[in-house]
Amino acid sequence: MKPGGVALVVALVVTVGACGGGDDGSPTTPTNPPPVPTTDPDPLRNAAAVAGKWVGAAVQSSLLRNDATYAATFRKHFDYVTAEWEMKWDPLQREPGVFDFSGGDRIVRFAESSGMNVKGHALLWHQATPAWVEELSPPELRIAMEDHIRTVVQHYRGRVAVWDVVNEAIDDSNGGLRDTVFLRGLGPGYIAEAFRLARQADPDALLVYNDYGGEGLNQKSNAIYNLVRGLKESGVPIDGVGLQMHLSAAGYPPAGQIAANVARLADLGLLVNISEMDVQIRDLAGDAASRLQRQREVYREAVGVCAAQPRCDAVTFWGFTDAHSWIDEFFGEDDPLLFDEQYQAKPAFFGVEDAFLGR
Ligand code: 9MR
Repeated sequence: MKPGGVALVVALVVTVGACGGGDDGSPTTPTNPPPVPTTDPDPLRNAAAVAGKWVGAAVQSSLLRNDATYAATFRKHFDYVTAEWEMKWDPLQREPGVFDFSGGDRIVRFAESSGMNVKGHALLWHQATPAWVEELSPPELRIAMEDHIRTVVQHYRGRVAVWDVVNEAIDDSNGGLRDTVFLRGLGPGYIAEAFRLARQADPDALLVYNDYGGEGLNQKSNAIYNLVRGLKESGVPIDGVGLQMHLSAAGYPPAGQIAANVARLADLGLLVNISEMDVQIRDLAGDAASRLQRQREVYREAVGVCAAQPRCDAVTFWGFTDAHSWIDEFFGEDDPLLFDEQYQAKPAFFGVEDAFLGR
């Protein structure tokens, strides 16, 4: 190929990338300006690849479709995606037996057109479960659980690499199992059943238990450890554990504790992933610049634990731009993510990059 040909190909690739695409991979009309300024930093996924990790974020299909800058920033920096809510039970099956895969399908098509892997989140969770499930008798509940897991996992078979099978099943106060519709109706065996059903529905997907508050060494992380060790020892098909890592820079577990916790899970033969990371800074003292620097350090420490652990396979952030974070809604205005509201990389971004590059 002539040098001019190379330049043309490069220009085309850059143009297509800059215009983004429909969330189903189809081109969008190029009415938006190039969404990612050329001064942007190198793709974060390149740094993650140096560490041998996938780097992901939770997204919403409407934003991928309607906000070209959101879509282009996400596509540039990440190679792994989780639906922030569209693959939970309630949006997928609001009425019994009536499945709506439209939101999840859009995210999966976006991922496929961008060369990303997909994590399905989450098959069983006490939240985002439709009201009708709460009203079922135990035998009906078992049938509904089987039907939901089979239908959803088979629908995405071969397209979703990893499933969060059970989410947040441990109680916060006593370390026992959380009092949920699933525990009440089916007993503690529901967790093992869910993993077995998921494995049958897609033998190639990695199956994960996901929870929060068990990042360091404490009652919750001990309970998570005991739960997954028991599952492993009983031959239940579990492949990994997700540590959500919703942190506050004003107080969070020391990196040494996180490393020890990850190591003991890895020693069970499990993969570990950081599954929903964000770092709140509104409770920090100091000016904005110093708070952002502190946030950078927290990201570097926690992601550094994963970077240094061969069995930690991925880091997912719960969103990527401060323009869209659940933290604002639930706790109040904050800036917990890697990009600011104008999609400029924050110090936090570079803390993560440093962690992946071992700096
Ligand atoms: O961030 C998610 C928010 O947009 C949804 O309204 C909510 C209910 O579906 O779930 C939030 O995500 C949660 C995740 O699924 C599990 N861990 C805690 C997350 C924050 O609440």
